Amino acid sequence: MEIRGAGRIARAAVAALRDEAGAITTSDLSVFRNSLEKAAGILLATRTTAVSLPNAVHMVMAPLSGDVPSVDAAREKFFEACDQFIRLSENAVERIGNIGARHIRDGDVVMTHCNSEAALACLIRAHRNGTSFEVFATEVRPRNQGLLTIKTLNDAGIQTSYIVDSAARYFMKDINLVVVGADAVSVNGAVVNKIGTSQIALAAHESRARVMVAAETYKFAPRTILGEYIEIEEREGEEVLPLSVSRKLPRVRVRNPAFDVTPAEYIDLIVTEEGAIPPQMAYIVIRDYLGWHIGEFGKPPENRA
Ligand code: RUB
Repeated sequence: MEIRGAGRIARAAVAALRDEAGAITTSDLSVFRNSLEKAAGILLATRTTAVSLPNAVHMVMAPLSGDVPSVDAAREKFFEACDQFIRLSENAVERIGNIGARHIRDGDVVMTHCNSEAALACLIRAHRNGTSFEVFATEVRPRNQGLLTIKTLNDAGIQTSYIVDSAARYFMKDINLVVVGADAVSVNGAVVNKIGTSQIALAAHESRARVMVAAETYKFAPRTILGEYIEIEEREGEEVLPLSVSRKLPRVRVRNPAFDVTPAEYIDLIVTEEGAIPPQMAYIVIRDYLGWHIGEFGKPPENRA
């Protein structure tokens, strides 16, 4: 939880692997590969929901499985792949901001939930383009990521109301656009994001407000094609209720899922760096931009590595 947001998690993992590759002292190629695989395994276990993490790790590990004459050559290839991913990720957020901003109009009242750099990029770009709108940002219990969001919005000069999560439906009558990020996008267009997103999307659907998701292509989950589910991270109850209180309530179990799933029917648009798409086009992104095809599972994506 030191590093939050699926995009940052992916970049931090790749940067850590890059550091590890620089620190491994061996001239044996298989020892080099195994050490990196071990490090990758540790990183993959840190956050279970953000698909950006396994996608990023697969993208940078892919070149290592090809023919390389020496550890130095493998390291060079690996460094290139890591630098390329970090560049790709940063550019993706910027492009998403440019595309998403076009969907924010003068007079819009926007609700956002959690702290997504991709969603914020859309809002900040729209504001810089001169679009006049205001934002409602939720608190995001239990970790209060909303505090980060309101600070960024405030610093960018965007008029913002800060509300508790349970006030989302109350204010929905005033909202005409919801903008959120994603930790993962399933092949059926369902979006996994911070717990509470699906309630907000449901309230938006009920009140006919548009829902826009800002998500880089590396957040799309290839293995969902095979019916694999995206695991929802459930965090310690202590984040919600201090142990000093819960210890006195032996029949109470605190449940603390960190993410939820919003079905495609409640989403109008997913803005990726390759363009804005309806959620029903998620399969095309997995096939054309991540390079995964049915029948190829188990192999890392190649065309984007
Ligand atoms: C963060 C969260 C964000 C997405 C997208 O959860 O749910 O909405 O990760 O963020 P946590 P970004 O704080 O638990 O990591 O657009 O920055 O990738």
